[in-house]
Amino acid sequence: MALPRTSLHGFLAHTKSALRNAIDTRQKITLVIGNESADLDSMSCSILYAYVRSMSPPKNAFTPLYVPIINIPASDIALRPEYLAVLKHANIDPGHLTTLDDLPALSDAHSKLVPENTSWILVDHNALQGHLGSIYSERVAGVIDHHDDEGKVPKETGNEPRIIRKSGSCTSLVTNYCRPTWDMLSESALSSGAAHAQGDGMADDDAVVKGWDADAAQLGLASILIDTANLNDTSKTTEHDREAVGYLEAKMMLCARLSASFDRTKFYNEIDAAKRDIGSMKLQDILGKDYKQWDQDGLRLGVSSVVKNMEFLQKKAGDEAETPSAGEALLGSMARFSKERALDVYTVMTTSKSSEGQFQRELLLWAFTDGGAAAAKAFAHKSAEELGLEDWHESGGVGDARPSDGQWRRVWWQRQVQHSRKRVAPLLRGAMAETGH
Ligand SMILES: [Mn+2]
Repeated sequence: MALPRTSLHGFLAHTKSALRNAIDTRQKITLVIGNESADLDSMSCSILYAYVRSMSPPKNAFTPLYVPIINIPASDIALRPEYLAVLKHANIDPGHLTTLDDLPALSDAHSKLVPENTSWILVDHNALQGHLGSIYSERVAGVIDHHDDEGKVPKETGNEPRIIRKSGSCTSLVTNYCRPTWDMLSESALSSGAAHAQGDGMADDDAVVKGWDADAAQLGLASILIDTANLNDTSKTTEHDREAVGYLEAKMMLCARLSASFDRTKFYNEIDAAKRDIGSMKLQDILGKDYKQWDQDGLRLGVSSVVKNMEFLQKKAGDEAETPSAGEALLGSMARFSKERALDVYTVMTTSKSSEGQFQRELLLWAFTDGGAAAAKAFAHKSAEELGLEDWHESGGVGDARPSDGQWRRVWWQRQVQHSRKRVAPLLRGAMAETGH
């Protein structure tokens, strides 16, 4: 049975307890999960998809309820200040988010959340990675994503979508997919409210539904605006993004409480500032907060995206280690991060603005094993031109120190700044596939 129309707040509280109940009583359940970097995009598109879908599930759905899962432990939410900024606007209590902590421990997963009892919808990625992938990848039933297709989701997905196309934000694709259902839900909620309320009551019901819609619209808007720099980044923004923003903004404007005061640019600036506010975080947390990992042809790759430059990271490392040799402190910290994850290849991609306000990227590539080094060299050779790689020289920095024997490391400016991890990671994985075994 479809869930009655409710607020995001109520929906998330309900799904969290429904998952617990499904695990306790060995019931079937459908999960909607974003990628393990758990950025704003992954968070909002899993929630939006699950929210709209649960109130109007397709006929023959695996289960009528869709539970959105944030692909990190609950404690990692604190490492994402932008979450808190957005959740406040969407009237969501962070404690109501369902995270990896709500799933059974790996050792119990086969018995407590039996794969056959689950159906998984992937949003903002198209291959289930890591431990979850090793247990549940056969149970993936649908996907909406904007990364390169890894060919892991079946071609035929029946009731569920199989949409993989280029867009600035995956939330745009989810919004546009859910739009007809969402409109139908809002209209029927408004008309049924009108049917059994009179006078003032009718106006109140109307405002409540529009307020719920505006909460969800802000959740979606925040991600699309962050992923497209308020629709201004022409290398990322697509028609899907503009269409979704137009739709969500219109939903917001229907809400009397917000329509007068909402300013899209102000909203974007607020979320963007929250996202960059990582000064008080520990270096290991900064490296881990937007991190993705792949196993490819016997090699393991990890890629951290960081919203500050190498200079910031070096200073942070130097302060934490209380040493003037900031570059070495940073390398030590990165080596520890890589060792804990048994990486063959580790990459750190930074984004920042120059003193003249120019958007810039740096790329650090470090191989720890022979296989990793072969792949890293092949990548450097093959992708230097496409990515505009230019040696990075800042004295006393990570570019100076020589790597240990058997290791290989380079630090570059990446002058072709339009290429994010979405492009760099497939290039690295391609090199690993060529040189690995
Ligand atoms: Mn995304």
